[in-house]
Amino acid sequence: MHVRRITIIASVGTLARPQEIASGCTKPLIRKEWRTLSREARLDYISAIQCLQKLPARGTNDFPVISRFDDFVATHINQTGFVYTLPNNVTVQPPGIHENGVFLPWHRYFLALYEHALRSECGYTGAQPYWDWTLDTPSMNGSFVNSPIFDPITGFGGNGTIPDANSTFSCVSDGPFANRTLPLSRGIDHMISQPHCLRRNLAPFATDPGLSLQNVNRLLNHTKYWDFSIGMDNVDETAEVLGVHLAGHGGVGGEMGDMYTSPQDPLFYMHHANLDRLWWIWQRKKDGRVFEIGGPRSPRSDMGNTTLETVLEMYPFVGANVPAWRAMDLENSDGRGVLCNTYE
Ligand SMILES: [Cu+2]
Repeated sequence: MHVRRITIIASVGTLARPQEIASGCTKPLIRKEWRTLSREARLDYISAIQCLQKLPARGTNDFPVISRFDDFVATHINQTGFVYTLPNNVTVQPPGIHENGVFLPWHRYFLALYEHALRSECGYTGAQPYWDWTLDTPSMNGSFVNSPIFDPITGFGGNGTIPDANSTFSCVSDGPFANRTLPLSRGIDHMISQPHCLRRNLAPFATDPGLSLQNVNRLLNHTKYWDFSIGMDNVDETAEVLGVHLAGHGGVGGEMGDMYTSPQDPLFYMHHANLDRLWWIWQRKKDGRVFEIGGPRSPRSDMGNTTLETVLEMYPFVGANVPAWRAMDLENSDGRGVLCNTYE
């Protein structure tokens, strides 16, 4: 069951060179909150995802992927990295993309590549939307389980239900992704093929106060990049509540509760767009923050600090590898970056 972690672009010769998203940025794509989109715009976005789920994968030589959508999942799994134990019992974990300094730029770039695929390969003309879950918390008179994000027609479908007495999993049984078979396994064997349903297990208790505006505001008050990043990613030490990243993943549960395979639920991208938006807000709060970076390269071993030159690895299937600084300025104001977005 051991899966190689591919660190070189071995098969790039057989593939078109991954394109960069933007050279220069004069008309940024405007990302909007899900419920501000027209019904038509919401349906367009969902159709584009379904299109990506039907296009053939490019990563089939290396991963048990079927669709283009799965290429992104496999890239996230592979980059998260596997913990393994050496013969002398020393545990090794590759630096990965979570609980370290590249968490924010890596996911920003990954999200933009996904948005780019929806547009360039599936004819989608809109921007990646985001899910502002603070609107679904009690302090905003919202309800997590009744969020319009879970609407079966103009949303992503609802909670999972246990399909039969023999099953221990909750499969999403309504909405646009209800009958889709996911190819990549959950749990310890992440990169092996294990077809299963889209699982969700809503846990509203994990989202309050985790996803509350109060928690968001506390996060935005951090003055150092690394404190902001780890506070969002994991647990905010000062607040002693779940960071918004974990609260969103845990609140949806199922696929989303898995650190490796969570992009198998399309809600991953809606959640991460909102996290990305919070970083964008934080970056704009003070001059000089756009290119502020830091934090350990690896959460568990001493591999030094994350820098502007730390490479965001995407492999050939989803995009070109770039140094972190090229994916940190969302609006690409100096034209040297690879992105071209803004939030409304
Ligand atoms: Cu991730």
